[in-house]
Amino acid sequence: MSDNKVKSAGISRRELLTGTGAGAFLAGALATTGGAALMATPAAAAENDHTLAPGELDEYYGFWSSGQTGELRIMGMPSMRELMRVPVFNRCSATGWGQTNESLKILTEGLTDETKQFLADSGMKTYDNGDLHHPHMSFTDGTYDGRYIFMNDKANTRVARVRVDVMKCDKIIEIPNAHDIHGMRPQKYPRTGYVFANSEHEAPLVNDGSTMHDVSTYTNIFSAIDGDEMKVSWQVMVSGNLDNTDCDYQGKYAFSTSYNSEMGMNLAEMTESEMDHVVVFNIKEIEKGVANGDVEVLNGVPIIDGRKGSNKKYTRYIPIPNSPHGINTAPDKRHVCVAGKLSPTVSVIDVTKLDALFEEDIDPRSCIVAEPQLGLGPLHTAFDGKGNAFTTLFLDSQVVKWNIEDAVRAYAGEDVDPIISKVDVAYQPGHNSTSMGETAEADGKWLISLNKFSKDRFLNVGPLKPENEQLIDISSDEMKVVHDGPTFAEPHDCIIVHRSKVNPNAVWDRNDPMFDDAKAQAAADGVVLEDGHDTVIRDGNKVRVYMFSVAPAFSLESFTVKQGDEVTVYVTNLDEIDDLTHGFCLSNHNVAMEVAPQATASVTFIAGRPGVHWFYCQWFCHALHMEMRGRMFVEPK
Ligand code: CUK
Ligand code: CUA
Repeated sequence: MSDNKVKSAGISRRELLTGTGAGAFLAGALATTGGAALMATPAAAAENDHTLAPGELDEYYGFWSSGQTGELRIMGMPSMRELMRVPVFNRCSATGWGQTNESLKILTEGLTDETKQFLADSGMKTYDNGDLHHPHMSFTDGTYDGRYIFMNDKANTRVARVRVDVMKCDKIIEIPNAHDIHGMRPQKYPRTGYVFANSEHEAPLVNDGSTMHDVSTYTNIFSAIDGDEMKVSWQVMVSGNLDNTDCDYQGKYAFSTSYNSEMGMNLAEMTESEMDHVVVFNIKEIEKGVANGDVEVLNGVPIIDGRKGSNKKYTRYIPIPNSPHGINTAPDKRHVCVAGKLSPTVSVIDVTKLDALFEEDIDPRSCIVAEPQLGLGPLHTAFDGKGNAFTTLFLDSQVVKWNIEDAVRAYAGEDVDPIISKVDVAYQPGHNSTSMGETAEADGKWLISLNKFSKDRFLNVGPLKPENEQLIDISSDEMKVVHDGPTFAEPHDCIIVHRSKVNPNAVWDRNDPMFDDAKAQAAADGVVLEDGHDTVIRDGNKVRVYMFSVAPAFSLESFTVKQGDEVTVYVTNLDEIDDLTHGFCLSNHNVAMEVAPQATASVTFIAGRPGVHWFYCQWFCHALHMEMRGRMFVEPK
């Protein structure tokens, strides 16, 4: 599919000089809709054009992690315009995420009992920080299916899911027995299915303080989560720690890198060995082992022993140089690229050679079919679907483009150089991502390099600087950086998804399960949320205020409660118009929430202050938006 925007402007000087790709342009123009393309002259824009005029829409959605900010971000690609922020692990002032009853339910119901107790003892309703590294869409048959986006929280050991139809988080679970979920990937085939998640930091399996200093009691855990139910299906105990993970296109294996095979507790110990490893998980054998009860059940989860030297059916350990980090399966459905980090190499695993590893007692490195030396600090690899790979070189501040088959031939002894080209990026890239590049539909148009340092690339904003994300045109062998984009703290990873895969609703469906609890409480109070009536119910010292909003007014001009009451306000937005979001902000009570068209949102607070308190709509909705307000009267005790 090609609906590349094509400029109506004439041929550029550069295109004239290089005479690039008139044929490619024609192919693009035939598939393009819209007036601009029809006006274009046949010699224009052989290269990808990342610029969009006002009002033009992007070809791709970008789903961005936000690192320690804890939210998911939605970008338009290739324009790199930030379109939306979806709060997940963070507390959001604009939407009320982390405060509304609907969001607090999602933020708390998936926590372990032990964590719930810890939070209660600490006076917290939930965690409100997170460290979101890896957003990935659900797959069916090796490509994105537009159902969900899954993401990890390294800070508080959680995995979350965002519904693509409304772009809101609907499930968050804590992963028991694990410590600090880092690498995370959805199963590609036959569908997601499992979401694989790595626990990065080693600890005693039962971490109750009975053993702490004896490192030999530490272990680490790989988890397979049922992405439909959002429950942990099974876990595997491994040797060494776990960093990043990916899986094959056949539904047979998952893989995780380990930078600390040494089980070291400090830098010197962790980097001691020349070789660390990739753990290969045999999904079918593990499922059999779970079914046969070859497990220890801890916190309700069956755990398989997949440590080195244990029952050999479940895992294999492939030695890899040196502190490997990123692991990425190519769209050729065969090659898995493991970035060496401290080694200048990328090790290429051929998944067709993995069965033999489990069937025969052979050298585990027999599945390695290439190990090209690419440059310093290789971290992550992306793909163009044409047999080429793009690896970030953290220390060199470069992205290197190389050919996988050439690397395989070189490893077999042929005299070929797999490196095609390198491009400087600014500076120190971590993840990179290509358009549709982690699916079988990789299209080879765009690469994003997510650079950890921006240094001098933007106006100085003080000691804390943004990161820099660079858009690179990969339509030809010579990679071209075409855009710098600052980002804040700290997107690690992103995916670039063709817009044909993503079809969110414009307004909420009144039957959405997001307001099931509000509906049930309303029904118990004899209220129908959408029928346009408001009601105030007193239930001991609990007060439930049901109101609706139609621009530019709340249905209630005022309501009255008593000092000390626990008040729950339910607002239903009866506007049906696209983009007509209201809000409910109660001043001086730490209360604000979003109420999107046809949504119900609710918030509970203590009316602790006597007097007159205004509530107002905080999303600009109408010419009379400022007038969209009302009073809460709090009668003194
Ligand atoms: S990790 Cu950050 S650059 Cu968390 Cu995917 Cu490699
Ligand atoms: Cu409703 Cu502003």
